[in-house]
Amino acid sequence: MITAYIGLGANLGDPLASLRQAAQALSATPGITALRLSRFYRSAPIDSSGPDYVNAVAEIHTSLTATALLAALQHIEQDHGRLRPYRNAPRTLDLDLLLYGNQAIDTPGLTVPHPRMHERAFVLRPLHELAPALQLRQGTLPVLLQACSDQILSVIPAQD
Ligand code: PH2
Ligand code: MG
Ligand code: MG
Repeated sequence: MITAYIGLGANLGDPLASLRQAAQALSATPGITALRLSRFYRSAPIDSSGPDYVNAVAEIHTSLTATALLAALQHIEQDHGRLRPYRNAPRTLDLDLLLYGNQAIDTPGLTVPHPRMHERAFVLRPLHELAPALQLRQGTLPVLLQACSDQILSVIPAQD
């Protein structure tokens, strides 16, 4: 079993509902167990446009290969009507494979660790909530969070 981390994001449609449904769909995927979901965070788009994003991170245990896991994520994105008109376009659902165990993967379709996660508070804060002691190549989560403290995030209160 591999411990993997998935970044969830959306800024079109009903982002909160999409993220909740995506977490359900991940839990229901064969080969994925023990899903733990962070709180939901709202933030302005970074290198992107449109309404504010809602983001979260999920920790999973998985028997899927990284390639099979990526395919499962893309399948769930498609189910939520994800279009890809241009890079970083606003989206109904984005599921990014952030970390797959401690493996480094660099293939045309998949780069792990996610190449920009270390500079994005909307990834680092929910990740820190789930795994405070985790370290990236670039440093510890508190040190990396300090470096992007200009990125404003607000916690969305739990509703049930
Ligand atoms: N995702 C992007 C680009 N910019 N900004 C925020 N706040 N949240 C995101 O999830 C996000 C982004 C590309 O995937
Ligand atoms: Mg993304
Ligand atoms: Mg993506």
